[in-house]
Formats: sequence, C-alpha cells, structure tokens
Amino acid sequence: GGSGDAGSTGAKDDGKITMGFAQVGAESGWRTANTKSIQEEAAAAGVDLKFSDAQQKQENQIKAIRSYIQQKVDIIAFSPVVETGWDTVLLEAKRANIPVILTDRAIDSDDTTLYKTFLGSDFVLEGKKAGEWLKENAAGAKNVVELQGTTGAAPAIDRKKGFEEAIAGTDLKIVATQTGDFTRSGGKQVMEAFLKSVPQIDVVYAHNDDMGLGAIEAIKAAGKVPGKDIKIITVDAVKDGMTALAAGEINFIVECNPLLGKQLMDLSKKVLAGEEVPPRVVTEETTFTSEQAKTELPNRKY
Ligand code: GYE
Repeated sequence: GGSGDAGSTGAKDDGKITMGFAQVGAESGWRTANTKSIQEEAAAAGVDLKFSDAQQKQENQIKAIRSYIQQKVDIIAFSPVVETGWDTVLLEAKRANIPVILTDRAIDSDDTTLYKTFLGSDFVLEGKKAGEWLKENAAGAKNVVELQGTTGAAPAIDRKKGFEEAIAGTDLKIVATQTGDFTRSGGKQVMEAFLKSVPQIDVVYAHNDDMGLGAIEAIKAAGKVPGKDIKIITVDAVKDGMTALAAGEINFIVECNPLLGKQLMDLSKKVLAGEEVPPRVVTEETTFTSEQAKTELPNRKY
C-alpha cells in the first residue's frame, strides 16, 4: 500500500503495486484459467497480488474487498459474482482513495464513479451468436432447455437475453430453464430433472462448457446420444469443452476468453499512473464448430 509515502499514488517504498483481487470461485474450467492468467501476469508485471476465492458467495467477496481496503492495497480488482448490491462497499473503497477495476463481470449500479473501467466480454453478443447458429443449423429443432449460469450473474442474465433475442419469431422455444450455477455437477443435476419432466428435448443451451459437460453425462445415462439425439450449444471453449465438440458430443461453442490477466495489469498501471483509461474494454472472441475444434484443439492453452 501507499500508506505513509506522501505524494506518490499507489506505489510503496519498493515501488511495487499491491493489488487485491477478489475472485468469484473455482466453479469452472474458465475460472481456473482466469485465475491462472491473473496470477501469472501479476508476477510478470511485478505486481504484488493478494488473491481471495469467494466460493461463489457475494458476502465473501464483500469481506475480501473490505479487508483489502483495511490493508491499504493500491488497487482492487474483482469479478462480481452477481450484478447488484455493490454500492456500499465500493463507496468505502472510493472514500479510501483506492481505485477499483471490474474484470470479467459487470455490476448493475447507476454510479459509474465507483470503478475506473470494466474489462470483459460482451455476454449479450455471446448469447446472440449461440442463438444465430441454432437458427441456421438445426432445422426441425423446436424445444430448447436452458442451463443458466449463477442466478443474478451478468453472464447468466446477458447470455439468456442475447439468445432469446436471436431465436425470437422462430419455431425455437425455451421450454425449461434453470440455473446449474456454472458447475458440471449443477448441469448434470438439472439435466437429469429435465430429462424426466420435459417430454421432447431437441436442444440444450448451456451458459458454459462445464454445465454442458454435466448435461452430456445425464443424457448418456438416459440412453440418448449427445450431439445427435439432443444438440448441445455452450459458451467458453475451454479444453474439455473443445474436446467434446471435436468428438461431436457438443455441436457449437461460443468462445469467451478467460485470459484477462495481461490487460488487467496494464490497465492497473495506467490507472495508478493517473492516465486515462477507457470506461469499457471488450475482449475479442470467436466461435467454433466441431470441424474447427479439431483444428484448434492442439493449440488450446486452457
Ligand atoms: O463463462 C463461466 C464461469 O464470468 C465469463 O463464469 C464468466 C463465466 C464463465 O463460471 O464458465
């Protein structure tokens, strides 16, 4: 922290930046890759990283942020588990003159002075890409079941929204939707229940690879063939997802890039140097079909 060395913004006596990072949890392959990227890039940038895992609970993240404020870190970065309920703690950071950067997920607040910038994907666009592919590539399919991410999380809200926009006015319909909390076990459990209660399922739209992989287990256990009897679309494109895509068990994946570490360190340095940063930094992403996954898989880093 910057305590005691008057006149300097952010740097301690040794000149090192201290960052407090409040991570969501370790719920998915995406999250594991994201954590690794932040830790590695902090080390490469000479940033002293204090890292906490909130186990997908907002109260834990709020506690972690408060402790970073008490420790007088130079900058706080976090990936908000849900969109709402952040104003109080972020106001505390602001009053303590500690800048905040949102990474990966956005918050829903009218007060945009509570953070310097938001670095992450366009989740509505991801949902749209999923819906567009389905419209064009699944002739005859009608009934979609949706495995939602964590309730109240930006990627769950936005991936649903974008997908619904894309399939509006077509024969495709979401006939059942429930959260699987972005985990493999959650996806499996919800899919088991859907297979029992929904008479005809043509498509699974899972908000991430892990829930899609859990759904595959449930579909196989029910004696059906994933990717054939039931089409599967997911978001993320982590290695396990890409492997299932190459094998034809998943039909389409919308990429979401977890490697945000380098950009986060660069933005933090700029903020602490008093430089202007854009209020929103969007990461660039693509999509993969089964054929493309076969080519890409050997190069996949996470
Ligand atoms: O898609 C999912 C993870 O916030 C973009 O969180 C992230 C999402 C990602 O658990 O796998």
